[in-house]
Amino acid sequence: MKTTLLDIVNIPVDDPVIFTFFVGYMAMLAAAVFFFFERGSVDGKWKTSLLVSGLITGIAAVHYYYMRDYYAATNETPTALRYIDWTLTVPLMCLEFYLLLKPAGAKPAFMWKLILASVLMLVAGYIGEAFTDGSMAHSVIWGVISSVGYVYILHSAWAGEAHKLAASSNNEAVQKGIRALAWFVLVGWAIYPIGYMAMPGGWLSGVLQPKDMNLFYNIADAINKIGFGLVVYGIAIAETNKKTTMA
Ligand SMILES: *C/C=C(C)/C=C/C=C(C)/C=C/C1=C(C)CCCC1(C)C
Repeated sequence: MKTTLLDIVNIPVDDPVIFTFFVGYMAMLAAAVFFFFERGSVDGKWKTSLLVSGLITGIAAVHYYYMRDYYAATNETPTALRYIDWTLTVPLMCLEFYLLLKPAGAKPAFMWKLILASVLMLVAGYIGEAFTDGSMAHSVIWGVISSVGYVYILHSAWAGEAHKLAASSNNEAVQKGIRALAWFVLVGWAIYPIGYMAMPGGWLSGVLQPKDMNLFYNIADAINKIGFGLVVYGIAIAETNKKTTMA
């Protein structure tokens, strides 16, 4: 049967997944506009951080536009679109780490290690989802390999290189920023593996339906992409005001 426009705009009230796709799209778009405009009201070095926050939410908005309609029309999980989005936005989040830590002496090599870990995490996750044979072995093996990349980033933020760089700086704004990021990686990013386990053969496949994966991914994306941007924005505004009152 051919998909008509009506199929796409017809939103079943009993499907929370479709609601999170629509709300997610609008929220990402609004956040991108907000970060781009507010870039003008923060001090010098924070402008790049806000630009990157705007890019992360802007890139996500475009992908949500397509994922939303794909899901509405087919009721299928938009795996390829999801991972294309993450391949662009997660390295940009690693760049946010680096930008925050640059005043504390972070070198580009620090950023590349985080990006490498995120690529491992995403490639393994994609193989786990896109090439599934429905078995638990496939889901678990690739989920575990993916988690190695995740744990590296988590460790860096809480005890490793990112944490040490922040601790050794006497910059309160940097320390606050890294602490906030570390919490996002610990709590916000941990929502994704839960969604992953809803896949056929996944550890939670008995409790969750495959389409529920989208619910977890959509909620986690909103928390991590918009929430982290807002935290950075809050610190940037506070630092900008501090400087103005001192001058
Ligand atoms: C904006 C998008 C973000 C912050 C995406 C983050 C994605 C993850 C932290 C995904 C992690 C996964 C695992 C740790 C294991 C299972 C497979 C993944 C890819 C869902």
